[in-house]
Amino acid sequence: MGPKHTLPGLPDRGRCLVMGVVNVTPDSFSDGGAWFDPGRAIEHGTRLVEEGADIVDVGGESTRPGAQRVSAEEELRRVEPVVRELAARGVAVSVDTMRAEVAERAVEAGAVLVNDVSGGMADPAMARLVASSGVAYVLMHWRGHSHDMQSRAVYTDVVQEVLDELRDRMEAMISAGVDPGQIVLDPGLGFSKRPEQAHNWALLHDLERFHELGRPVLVAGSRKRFLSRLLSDPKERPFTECDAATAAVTTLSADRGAWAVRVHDVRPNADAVRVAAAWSDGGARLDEGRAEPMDRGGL
Ligand code: PMM
Repeated sequence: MGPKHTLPGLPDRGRCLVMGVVNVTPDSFSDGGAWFDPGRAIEHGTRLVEEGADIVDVGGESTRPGAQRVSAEEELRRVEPVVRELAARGVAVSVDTMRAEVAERAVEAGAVLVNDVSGGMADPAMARLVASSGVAYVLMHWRGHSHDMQSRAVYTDVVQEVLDELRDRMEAMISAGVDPGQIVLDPGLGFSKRPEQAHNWALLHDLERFHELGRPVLVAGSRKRFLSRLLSDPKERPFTECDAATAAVTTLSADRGAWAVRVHDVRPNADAVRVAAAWSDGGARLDEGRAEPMDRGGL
C-alpha cells in the first residue's frame, strides 16, 4: 500500500477509496444516456453508495474522444440538482467539470471535490476558485479538448512526460494560491493516450512513480478502450463487458497505493479494494473489529 493522505471533506477509510460515476449526459463514453434524467441520476448515485462507493462523481459533459462541448448553462442544468440532492442525502459528492463557474455552483450545492480532467488548463478561472473554496481538487493529465486529444498522444517517454506535465500543472495551481493539501493527481488514462499503443499500460506499470509527486493518486481506467482492446477476440470487447478487467485494475492499483479509483460498476470494485486492504494488512482490521459492513444502505 502507498503513502497515507487525508483530503479536506473526504472520508479516510484506511484503504483505497471508490469513486462511483454518475454521468448526467446523453452521450458519455461508457454509460451514455442511462442517467440523463436528474431523478434517475439521483437514484443511481444513492444506489452506488449502497453498493460501497465512498464518493459519487457527477458529470454533465461527456469527454469521450471526439465529443463536442456543451454550454455552461446546460452543464449546470444537468449537474446542480443531482449534486444538491445527493449531498443532502449525506453523500460525499464530486463534480466532474472543467468550468470554474460550474465547479463554484456545485460546491455551493454541497460538492466536496472538484474533478477537473483538464488540470486547470481549460478554464483560467479554475485555480482561483479552487484556492478560494478550499475544496479537494483532482488535477488530471490533459493535453487538449476531446475533439482532437488523440492527435496529441505523441510521447518519447510517456511516464516521464506525464509526471513532468503533472508536476508543472501542480506548481501552476500552487502559484495561483491552491494549497498542495487540496490536490489529487490523475495520470488521465485514455486522455491523449492511445489504446493501440502501450501508453496506458506503461502508466499503470509505473504507477508507484507517481508517489514521487507527494500527492494522492486517482486511477480512472473503468471501461476505457485500452481494456476493450486488450480483451479483443478479435473484435473489441464492448465497454460494459470490461467490468471484471476494471476490477483487476482496481485491485492492482489499490495494492500499489492508489488513493482512489473512479469506476462505473461499483460493487466489484468495492469488493476489490477491501480484498486489497485485507491482503495488505493480513486481516489486522478484522482482528481489531474495524472491518466495515459492506452495505451502508440509508447512508
Ligand atoms: N475519465 C472520464 C471522465 N472523468 N475524471 C478523472 N479524474 N479521470 C478520468 O480518467 C476521467 C474522468 C471519461 O470516462 P467516462 O465518460 O467513461 O466516465
